[in-house]
Amino acid sequence: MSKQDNSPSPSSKLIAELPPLGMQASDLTNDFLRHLSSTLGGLYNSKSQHDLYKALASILRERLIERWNQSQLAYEQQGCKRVHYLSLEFLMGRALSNAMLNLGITDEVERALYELGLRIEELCEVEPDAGLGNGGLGRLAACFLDSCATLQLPVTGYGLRYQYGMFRQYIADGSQVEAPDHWLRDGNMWELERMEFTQRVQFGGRSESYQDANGLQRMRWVETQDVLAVPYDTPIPGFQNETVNTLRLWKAAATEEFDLGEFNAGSYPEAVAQKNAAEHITMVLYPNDASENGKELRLRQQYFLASASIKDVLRDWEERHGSDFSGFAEHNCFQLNDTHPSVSVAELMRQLMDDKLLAWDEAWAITTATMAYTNHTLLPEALETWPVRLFEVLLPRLLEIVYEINGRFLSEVAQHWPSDTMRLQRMSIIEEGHERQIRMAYLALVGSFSVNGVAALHTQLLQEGLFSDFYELWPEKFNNKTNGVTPRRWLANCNPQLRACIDKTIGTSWVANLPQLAELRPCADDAEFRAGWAAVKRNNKVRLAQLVQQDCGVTFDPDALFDVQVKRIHEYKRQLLNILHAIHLYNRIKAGDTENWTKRCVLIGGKAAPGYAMAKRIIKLINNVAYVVNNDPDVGDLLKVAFLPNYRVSAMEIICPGTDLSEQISTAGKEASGTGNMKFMMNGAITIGTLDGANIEIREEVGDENFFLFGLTADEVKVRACNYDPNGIIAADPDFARVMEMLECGHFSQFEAGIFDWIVSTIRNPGDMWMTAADFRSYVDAQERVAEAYRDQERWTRMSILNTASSGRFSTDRTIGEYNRDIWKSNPIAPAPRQQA
Ligand code: 26Q
Repeated sequence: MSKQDNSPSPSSKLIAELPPLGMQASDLTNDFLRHLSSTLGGLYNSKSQHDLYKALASILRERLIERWNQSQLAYEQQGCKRVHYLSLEFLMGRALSNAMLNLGITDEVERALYELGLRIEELCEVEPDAGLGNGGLGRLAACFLDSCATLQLPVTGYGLRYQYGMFRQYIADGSQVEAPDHWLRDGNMWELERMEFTQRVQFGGRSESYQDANGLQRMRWVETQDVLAVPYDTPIPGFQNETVNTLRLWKAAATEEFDLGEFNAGSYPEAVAQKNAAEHITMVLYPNDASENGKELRLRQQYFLASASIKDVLRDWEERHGSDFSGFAEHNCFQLNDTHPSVSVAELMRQLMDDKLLAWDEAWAITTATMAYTNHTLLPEALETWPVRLFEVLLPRLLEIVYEINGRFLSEVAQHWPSDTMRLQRMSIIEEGHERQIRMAYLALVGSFSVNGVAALHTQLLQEGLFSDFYELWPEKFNNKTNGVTPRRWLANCNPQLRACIDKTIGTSWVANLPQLAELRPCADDAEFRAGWAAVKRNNKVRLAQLVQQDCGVTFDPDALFDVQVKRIHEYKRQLLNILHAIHLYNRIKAGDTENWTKRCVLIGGKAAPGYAMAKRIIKLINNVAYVVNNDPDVGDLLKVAFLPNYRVSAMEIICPGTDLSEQISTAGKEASGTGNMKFMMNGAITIGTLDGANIEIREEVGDENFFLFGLTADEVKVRACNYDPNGIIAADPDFARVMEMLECGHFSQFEAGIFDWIVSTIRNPGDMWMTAADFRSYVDAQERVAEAYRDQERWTRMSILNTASSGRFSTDRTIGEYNRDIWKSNPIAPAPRQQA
């Protein structure tokens, strides 16, 4: 294939000469009214909130698109190195207020709307969350996109356009009920369909060899059932820098053959059913945050993303370089967000060899110079595997390639460790056994030039444990990239009052340079500054209390300590330990042990995977404890407990600014990093936590005196597992014994006898992997130190300021800077300045 003509078309030249859209309030008012009356039709007065939202989104969208064109043009012209972030999840949340902030027109929009008698906040509420992710991993991808655009790096996010995102959670009789999240029902203002870049993805069929025109043996994949991948692009604006990057999400659609062939064959209903099956691929996000193994549809999703995205990248390459792939690796990098897209390793090999006619060695050199893998879990049971049998049927050509990769890899291992058959078995990409499995993490490890963990401890534990054989073989591949969060959404946008307070003191440039927050440190000693800081926190607590009142029907007193744990419900995250502490406080109140009491409001929120029975039972326990505590007149406002239903990105934007105490209490060695911990810290909450994940680095930054540490270390957990005696621990601790007695006597299950027996026996089980009992005393003591610290409000506020001031390291700007420096090695590119209006 020859190089194509890439000179701009006549219309694109004319477009480039259009005057830029105005950014003043008057321009915005005009454009807003124009959209309302013409684009959306009808008269302004008859418009619903939803139409007003659409009009506002429209004026932002057109301004984003202007900058989008310029940015993409600059990337093309510079021939820079492109990065492709492959992820099954992008947990974007809402886009509207983020677009205003990053375009730098929040104040002007506010003025424009004020003139029309409208309020931004009300219109923002209309937008549904884009909930295309489970939790940390998906939200990390979203924060990364924000930072890549802010750093002006040519990074594209590739994912799936699920019609149903993360389920909506309701609570009925204290238990989780799931409802579908049809987030696209009223349309999506932020996406553009790009039909012209549709790709075809193959499934099924068989692989055959043939001789090409030059007499060479080649392989091809034939008799496949194909599905179309239609891309939808979302603009990703950088922070006030004119750059707009792309998130490209694929939607599955049936090919035309369905319409022609199958339909004419006479079996109309069956043909419609098959068409449906094709489109099912992107119907729904899997709501598990630990792998649910073996589901065919999930493998279809993974391959669909991998194949469509790689085809898109190769198409773009060929348009600019023709069929010469010699410079490809120098100009491209794929970052794999966990193993979910790791079939990409084999798929890139397949496309390079079967479609682009490269030899194995050339293709392998390109693959292993472009693929990079990020691991997000330490739980061995969460490592993804796929039955060989499933690959055989669904992806036969890919299986051949995986076998070949494995064969060559194992001979390298055998050379390194002659006659170490145990090691060969341990390291093989194929796990032998009753049902042979493909170990996706090993495929990613073998096919990538970089492997990273997401916090210092996590990376260290990967090297010493899960991946130690691979670390021994290729130590140079391993590196750490401690997670972060974007300070645009997670401080500037969600906490406008704290933002104003910081701006007034150290100026505004911290938003794109978070370590500058350190300049706030001296202010911790300034009584006037503290008073202002405390007033902001209190206002944010009032706002959070309103949410809790509305969604839980529980009254939180803004002067009480707001003690918050929001995250996916998981045994290793130990929401159970939190609720045991709440029961302990309840017992103290009932026993009259309330001298020097600190009023406390405990808020817990999070979704359980629908198939995770224990997690669901823990939700039930939290709700039952809340019911008993909140309705006991002896308790009054000394203690409140609430479970917040349907935890999501937009809820966290209200929760983290209003939190005093951040619960990060996982069993040490189990939480890869955590990112909620960083959002809370940035907003001036103080952490109670174990030495796990990024907690360790948070404590290092803020200092031990501003962090409530408790619990066993990861090493101690490992040692203790061998002789763990929870029953002994309970018997020796009267407070703990009393808590267990309350659970065992049915105090929280009055009309539901025995429902918590399972939880009780888990806590008492010497095989309890999460060691809840081991950390109970240490946790309760730490909570007592928290209560004491909170009684001294000046001290607490000082700690709060120091937490925000020390959070500079946890910006994804730092994280992405490191990814780019160590892995991607791309360069920032600024779009050409546009002519002035
Ligand atoms: C896999 C196969 C089939 C179905 C679902 C899955 C699946 C989906 C999502 C497995 C895992 C996830 C998500 C994992 C996750 O969110 N991990 C978290 O990643 C964060 C970002 O690095 C870390 O901060 C957290 O510590 C980690 O738990």
